[in-house]
Amino acid sequence: MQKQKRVAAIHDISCFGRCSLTVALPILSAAGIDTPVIPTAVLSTHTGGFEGYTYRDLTQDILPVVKHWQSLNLSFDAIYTGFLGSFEQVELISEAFDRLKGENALIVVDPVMADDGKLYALFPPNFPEGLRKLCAKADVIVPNLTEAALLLDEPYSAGPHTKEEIGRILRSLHALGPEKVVVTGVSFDGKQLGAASFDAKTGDVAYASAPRIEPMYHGTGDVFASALVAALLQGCTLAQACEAAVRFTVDSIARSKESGTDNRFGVNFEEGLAGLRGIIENARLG
Ligand code: PXL
Repeated sequence: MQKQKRVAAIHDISCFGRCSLTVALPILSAAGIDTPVIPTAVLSTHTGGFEGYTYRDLTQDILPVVKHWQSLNLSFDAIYTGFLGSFEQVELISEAFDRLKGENALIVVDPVMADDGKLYALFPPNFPEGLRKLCAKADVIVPNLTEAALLLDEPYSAGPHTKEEIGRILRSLHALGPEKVVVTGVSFDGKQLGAASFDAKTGDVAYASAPRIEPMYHGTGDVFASALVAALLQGCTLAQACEAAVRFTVDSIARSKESGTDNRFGVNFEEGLAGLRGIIENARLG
């Protein structure tokens, strides 16, 4: 049997609303991956559409956790970061990469900071600059189109896009440092929606998509990125991992749409967890 993979997941805990750690932990676990966590903050809900949420910043706890893990000589196959609780955490997470990376941990940065052309209200205007530095240290980054524009310091365009434009964005993001780039929320015709990927190691550009479902559901970026990390660790190429992650995410959205769930509540990925390994295996075998 193959040695069990281990991913350190560094995100906030939004107690209600299915995103960040409450999504990453079950998805990676269901894919058979040991998933130790570092919570960056604890909120009563995510910040997308809820008023009056609580916010406990855990900036001071991050390095003590990292240093304790170091003292235990733990090794990781990947370090996967998402929503960070403060600008100060960018520097700390960068240090956490240096301390925990070891020989060959894959560094995956989801530069969670914006959607729909807007930086989340919680973040200061220099946040993109901080995340740009973190992305430079990553092997894989997973921005949406808004985050891609902020990382590249370019105006945001909602699309639909041409393949040439998406190809240019992928290559510009690669030029920031990461070998592998995935951009989410990409549409070429307004009807299909999905992810575009570029692997500079192979030169492959690929697209994975499915029919667009309205409205936009919260937490889907985290569902997608978590499934992508799971698939990469279980042997998929970047393009295969995108296929698997799109399938898993879209099935989750479709279940929530069918049951009429409030789009702020996140998506029903739970009922897809038993099938996740099958989806990854199918993608891997082409
Ligand atoms: O899904 C991204 C995310 C994660 N964590 C918190 C958020 C959001 C998006 O709004 O508010 C706290």
